[in-house]
Amino acid sequence: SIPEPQREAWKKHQVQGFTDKDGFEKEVVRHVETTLARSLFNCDEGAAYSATSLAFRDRLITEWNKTQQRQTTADTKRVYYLSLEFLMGRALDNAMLNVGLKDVARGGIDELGFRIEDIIEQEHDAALGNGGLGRLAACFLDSLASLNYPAWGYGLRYRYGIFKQEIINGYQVEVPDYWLDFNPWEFPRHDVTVDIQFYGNVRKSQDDNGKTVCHWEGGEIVTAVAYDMPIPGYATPSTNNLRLWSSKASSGEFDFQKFNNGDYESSVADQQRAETISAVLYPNDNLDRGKELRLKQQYFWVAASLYDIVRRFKKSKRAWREFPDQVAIQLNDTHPTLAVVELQRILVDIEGLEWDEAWNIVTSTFGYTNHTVLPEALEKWPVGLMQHLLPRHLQIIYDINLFFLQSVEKKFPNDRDILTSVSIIEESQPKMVRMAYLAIVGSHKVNGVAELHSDLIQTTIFKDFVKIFGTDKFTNVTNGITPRRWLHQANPRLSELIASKTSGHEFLKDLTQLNKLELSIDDAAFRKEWAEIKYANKVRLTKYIKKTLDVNVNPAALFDVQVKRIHEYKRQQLNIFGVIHRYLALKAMSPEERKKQLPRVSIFGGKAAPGYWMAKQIIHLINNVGAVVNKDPDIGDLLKVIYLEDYNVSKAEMIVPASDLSEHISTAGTEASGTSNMKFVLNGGLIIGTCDGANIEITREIGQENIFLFGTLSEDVEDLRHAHTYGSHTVDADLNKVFDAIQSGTFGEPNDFGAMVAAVRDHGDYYLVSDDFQSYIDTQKMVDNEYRNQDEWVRKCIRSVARMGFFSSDRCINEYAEGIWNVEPLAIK
Ligand code: C3B
Repeated sequence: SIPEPQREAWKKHQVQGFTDKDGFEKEVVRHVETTLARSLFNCDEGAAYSATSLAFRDRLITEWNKTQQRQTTADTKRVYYLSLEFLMGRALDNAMLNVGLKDVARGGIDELGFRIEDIIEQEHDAALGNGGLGRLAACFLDSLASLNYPAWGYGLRYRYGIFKQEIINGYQVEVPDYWLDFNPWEFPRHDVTVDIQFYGNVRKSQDDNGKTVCHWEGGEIVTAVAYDMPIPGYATPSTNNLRLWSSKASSGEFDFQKFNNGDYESSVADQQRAETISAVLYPNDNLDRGKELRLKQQYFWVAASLYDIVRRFKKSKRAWREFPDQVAIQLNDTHPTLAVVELQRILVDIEGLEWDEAWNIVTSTFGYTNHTVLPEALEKWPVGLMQHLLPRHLQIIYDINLFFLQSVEKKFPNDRDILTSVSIIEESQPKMVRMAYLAIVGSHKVNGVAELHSDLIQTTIFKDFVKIFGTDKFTNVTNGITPRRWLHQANPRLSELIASKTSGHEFLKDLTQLNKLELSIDDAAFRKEWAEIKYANKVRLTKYIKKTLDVNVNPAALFDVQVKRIHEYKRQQLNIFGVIHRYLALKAMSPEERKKQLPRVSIFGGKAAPGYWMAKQIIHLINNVGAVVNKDPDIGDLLKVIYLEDYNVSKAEMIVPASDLSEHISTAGTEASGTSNMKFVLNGGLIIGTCDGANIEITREIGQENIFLFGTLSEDVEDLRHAHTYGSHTVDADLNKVFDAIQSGTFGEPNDFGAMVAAVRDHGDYYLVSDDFQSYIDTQKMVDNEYRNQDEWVRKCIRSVARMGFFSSDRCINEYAEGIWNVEPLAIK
């Protein structure tokens, strides 16, 4: 409908992204001199980073526009990934590699007087997540774009991401992460806003046909503003969208009465209250804290996203029953579960559909991913709070529950127990809404994130739902990681070496091609180069440790790494007790005997939730052990204990490629999947781990001779816990020696660690540290022995990498697309 001359004029001036060094330099200089108002004479590394990012952003956004245009024209089904967390890390390096112009940029930046590595280092991580769940969402976005799926991410634009961790005197101190000073990757869409309602009350009326209609009225309005981040696919023009919502006072909210009465301050306070909603990411990982503001965040984000999705659907002028043919919405954990209720409300209250017709549409649209079985992480909201904040939604939840329980009763007549056990409303004091149950009832598929985990949810926490819905509703999609960031970007030399031994960089689009590496395993020159790359990565980390902690570590030592959120179930305490055991053993040796020992560096990193006292004690103990061990002249290079401050995505990109051995040692049955285990193996490191989460499938893929497994099996956990509490629980002599050392003050004030020791020795040892300690120590001895045979070790690493094809997030996204979303990639001509 656009007239031809107008089309021509636009076409003539269409932005063509740069393709060579000259074009790139021109864009950088233009941005330095105009966008940033600087010049050759005051362009520092920060400005060079900004201008480089803007040059790439311009390129991405033209592809972004074309991608959206293509999707709209094709009118195909879209996927919406709703996640409260997107742990994106840095964008520039990723953008350069995905569009295939890093070498062009390197040359250009060099000519302009900078080093590309320094420019990349200028970027502040986008850290809008806590850990695995948020990083998984980021890997999924990369795969969705790389595979050309029409997909959007929806999240919150927190002003403060996960806090920055400082270690002061061995203690964690939290510092706010204000990351939005200058973010070249986001596009504010001041024209894309949604008014979101809270509180108020529900009025009923009759329509012309005598049907009851509910009206949610009054209360407070907050406006959601969209901010878009382009997500470039690898080696494809597809560029998807991550839309993050920011809260601000609605223009109606700004109290002109107060303003005119001269009460300027309080009208500004109202404004700030509205902005609070998207101000801060809750820093809890695997823990639910039930704060009202969190529920507000959830509804704010869900309502804005659904409004946007429905608006887009309505443009197609299709009938409502076609909604699930056009829209798939994935709930990343229970955090977005209110979307189920909100869509039902839109369809029934606003669009006037009948309940059953609406409910059919809703349940065909949603899929729910469960990420944890830990009871303390399962979300529940007090009915009273829900009633106050979202009165109409609570009514709808009650109706959903009523109809659901009626159907259960039909299937299981006279079974009161099953009704109580599956009710969405928990009849406790106070009554609670069980969000996982609501998500199950409101979705057509429920998936766990690794085989063991998917089995466990069907046999434990959700077993009654399997009885009701059958096994078809439940499925497994084992997690994956993007090889672009976690191999090509983090470990460029290894990526090149692999490319030289397989079909070029094809493995980055089809990770199963790694299996070709096995053909080269007997090639000594190849193994040598492999080992050299690992060594160089270790040297890089060694320098970082020297610079940040002023500790000298020997890059030839075995680097033993455990980096992840600090949690009792992940058992950093088991690791540090093992380190203390090693230290005591070394101290007891004669100098001659010591000389025969294998040098090891134990590296820890990770944040504790600010309110998780025990996790903070674990950090403190690790640091205190480091302070003693690292300066003990008897020990020297034989053992160093390092705590890396402020572990985040960009640090992971440096740490993961430098690991010889990484620890994934959760109590069996507690770690749903784990994803860093995959990253470490993909970078040529071996694992010491328990039979938990994805470790089990990694073992199956790479072979049990290439992994160090130990410890209790998940089927034995319950009996052991029972025995600890009701039988006699004893702790073996080696672990007791460790406790004695702690309690005699070897590592500082013993009282600081009393609770940690008591948790194992006196209070039932819920995480089975005592049960697994001896096999952990024995397995670490095996590691020492096997590491001495470097040639065989390198072979194990290569073999493992070759067999890691399964763990690409591309495989994972294809499984979701086929088994849950029923969407297809959009072919690009
Ligand atoms: C995590 C789990 O703890 C990991 O095992 C899993 O690999 C990832 O999710 C991704 O599936 N998880 C998390 O980071 N935060 C939660 N609240 C629950 C689970």
